[in-house]
Amino acid sequence: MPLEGQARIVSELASRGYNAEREAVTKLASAPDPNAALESIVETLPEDTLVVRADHVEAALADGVVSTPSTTDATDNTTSSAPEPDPSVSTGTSPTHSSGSVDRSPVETKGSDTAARSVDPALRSLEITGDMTGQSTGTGAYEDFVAVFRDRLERLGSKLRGRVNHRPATAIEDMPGGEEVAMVGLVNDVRSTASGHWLVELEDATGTFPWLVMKDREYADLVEELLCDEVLAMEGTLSGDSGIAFVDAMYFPDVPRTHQPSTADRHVQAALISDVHVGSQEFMHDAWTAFADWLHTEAAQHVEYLLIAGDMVEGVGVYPNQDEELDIVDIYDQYEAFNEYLKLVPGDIEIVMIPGNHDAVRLAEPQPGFDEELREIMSAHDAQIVSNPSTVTLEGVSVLMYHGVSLDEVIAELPEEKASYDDPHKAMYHLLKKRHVAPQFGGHTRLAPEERDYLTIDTVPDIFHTGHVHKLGFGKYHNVLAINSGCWQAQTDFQKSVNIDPDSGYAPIVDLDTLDVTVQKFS
Ligand code: D5M
Ligand code: FE
Ligand code: ZN
Repeated sequence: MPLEGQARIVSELASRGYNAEREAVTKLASAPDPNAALESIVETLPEDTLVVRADHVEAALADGVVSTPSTTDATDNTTSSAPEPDPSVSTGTSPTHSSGSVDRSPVETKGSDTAARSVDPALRSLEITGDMTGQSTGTGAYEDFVAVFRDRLERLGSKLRGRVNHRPATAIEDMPGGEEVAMVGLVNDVRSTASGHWLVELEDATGTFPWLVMKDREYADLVEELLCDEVLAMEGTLSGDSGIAFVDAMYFPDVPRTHQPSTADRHVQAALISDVHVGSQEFMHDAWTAFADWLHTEAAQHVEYLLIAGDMVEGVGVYPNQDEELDIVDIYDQYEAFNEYLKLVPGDIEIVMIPGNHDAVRLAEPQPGFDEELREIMSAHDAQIVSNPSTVTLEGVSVLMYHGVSLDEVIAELPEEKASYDDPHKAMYHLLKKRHVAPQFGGHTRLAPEERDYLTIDTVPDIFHTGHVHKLGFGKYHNVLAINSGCWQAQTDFQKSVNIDPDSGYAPIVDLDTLDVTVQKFS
């Protein structure tokens, strides 16, 4: 049965409200008359069925409702109709290989695609941490800002306090001139002086203290990476009047260079995507369908997890004049449509999703997971719906998922060679170094103060997954795999006007046993 037959079965089941396991689709497709088989199966399904499972088909087979052919046709089409991987897609520093060359996956054979996918749910594990849905306490009051900064300084500062002999800001003022000093604080202000040096004001719970970075010191280069409100430590020498300190060293919370990521115990893969933008006139229906079809093929048999890092739908009123480019104008209809697209994904793939800035949840970060009404609409696939950011651990491999709005800010504020839209993963490296997904208050990224700072990166993840900038890029920072997924939306008028050339219709696939990345292209 050619691939297109499988795709047709999936969409036929979807149109009747059913999701399907890949194995179920394969079994149905190999029936002598798949259409008749589908019709009879549907009639035998229990009423509350959401997902058509292989055992439903098997039961029907055993009952003689559907018969399988004694010989199965060779399925040459499996390879020919699968979208061609694009080996040229490598915007990261890790090697990109095409699907055929993934070391551990069996070479795609011309065998029958009735070969069952060996999905054993018992081998899977999926754990969520840091989901703040339902935990929001913030009211936007002044005390909340004090609390969130205290918490940030406490937790990120603890990664620095053992490395320097630090003193509180007010104690430094009282020390004799010429002494060696160190401080752990939040960046309050960065200014250049008339003579081209840099003045960095650090703040802690007691007050602020000014630190001078001389332009010819090796640390001067790091000043241009600083964002307001990030936590760091400075070490230096007090001036004669103790009014200022000259910086000798700067320390970031950072990821230890020796960090050893965890890997899965078996060959299993996760597809990391984002920015689907259903409801936009530019949503790429064909690319998404090709992706979903591919997930049903043998080439994708090891893909058991799908992570979606925000912007499920285009939303309404996100940007000025956005309504002129909407295909679906009602936000609930957009989620209904998104749910239909989710149904095309094999029912035996575990899905985790977080919201983005186009989604119908509060814009300020951390963003809680979708409310009950939207969860109900998106329920066909039984996806795990969690906050932005959240960490999901798949068979021991932790993935920090964050939509990525702060990347716009990192890219705007840092010099081109340190962070650019063409290398979004390098912008992500800075967030890892700062151990915070969105340090800056009062800028482009809207933040909601909470009792606790949910945006710190307390534990080093094995994978850091973001989206938002609609560019594909990946690479490793101190052994952490950073992946910014592309999008499923073609270039919008706005993007054209500012020269953003999106990477649309790509799915990066990660081998959880090696953290190698393969990119599949569907457009
Ligand atoms: O944004 C996708 C990317 O494009 C992200 O880098 C922001 C940028 N973008 C898109 N539209 C606008 C407008 N109207 N103003 C400013 N920046 C924009 P996403 O939010 O995922 O669509
Ligand atoms: Fe987006
Ligand atoms: Zn976005």
